[in-house]
Amino acid sequence: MSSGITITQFIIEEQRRIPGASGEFTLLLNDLVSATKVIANAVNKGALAGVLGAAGSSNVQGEDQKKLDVISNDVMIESTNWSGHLAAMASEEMDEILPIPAEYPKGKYLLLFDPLDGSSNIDVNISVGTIFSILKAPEGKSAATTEDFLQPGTQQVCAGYALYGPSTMLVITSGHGVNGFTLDRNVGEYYLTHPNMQVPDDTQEFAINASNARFWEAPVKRYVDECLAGKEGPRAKDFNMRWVASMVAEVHRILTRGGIFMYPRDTKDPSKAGKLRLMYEANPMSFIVEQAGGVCSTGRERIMTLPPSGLHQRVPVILGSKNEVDKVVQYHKDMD
Ligand code: P6P
Repeated sequence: MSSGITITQFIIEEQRRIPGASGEFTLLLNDLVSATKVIANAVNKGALAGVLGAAGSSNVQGEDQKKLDVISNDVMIESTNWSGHLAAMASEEMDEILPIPAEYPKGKYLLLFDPLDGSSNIDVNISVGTIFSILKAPEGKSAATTEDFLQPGTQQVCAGYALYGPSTMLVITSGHGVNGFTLDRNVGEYYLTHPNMQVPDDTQEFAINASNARFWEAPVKRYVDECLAGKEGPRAKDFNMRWVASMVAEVHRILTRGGIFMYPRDTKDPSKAGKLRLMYEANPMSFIVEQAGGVCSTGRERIMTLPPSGLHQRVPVILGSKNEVDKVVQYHKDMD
């Protein structure tokens, strides 16, 4: 009895539609699929496997690492560094890029990832995820450099996330729409359950960390105040608010039923342009959301066209249902 199309079958059938495809991309994607299954298993075991709690170390962001941050980072490295498809990789958890060890063949892709996004939720059993982005490495180089990674989001060949929630899902795009797969733990395989995901143009649900309200810029404050004013206000409709503190969970909700997610620039720390990182959070999520018909902006520019200035660069993020994100962008134009 078939449970439908497996992710392996889906990826191979996608490859057949690309003239001259070598199959290297397919094999890399399958390495990432395996990595998410291993991470899902560790996350799912939680306290039973002794993987909760702090690792006793901090990352380049100055954030205290959870044990599962370190475990997930190691899994992503060990699942992909040997197979000969990568020139190098970069992670939220590592200061510098990670070259491929000399004993392994190098490939033509660059991998960037946040191995366990939202990990502050892990000890309280709230959904977390893995985010990844794949770029092409420049040809004819013996070794990749950090500068090789600093490509705008429009250069991504693939982006995806795994969501470790009530069910484990993998959502990916390679520029031909967005497809979601659900892990059948009994079989150990992902099955296509959410083909051609689309973000509704309209929504009545916004997501923002409202504890930062006093630090927001005027356009964001205006937008949120109007949502809070509901039926009696200028929007003439009531809104709902969500904040999971896990970008993967927020984006997945928006892909599933619409919404707008905002982590805007604020004055809380003027040295930071926002909280979220461009290369392995904002860009991959923007690729996915745009491929599903949504819009992704800093409030002033399309995120995917930003020229990166650093591996761990932070940017403001406003993404989701087109008509809502367009409204926030318009408020920035009107009020700047
Ligand atoms: P705050 C998780 O740390 C993260 O990078 C995103 O996944 C999430 O949307 C955001 O930060 C949460 O930030 O300030 O609400 O804890």
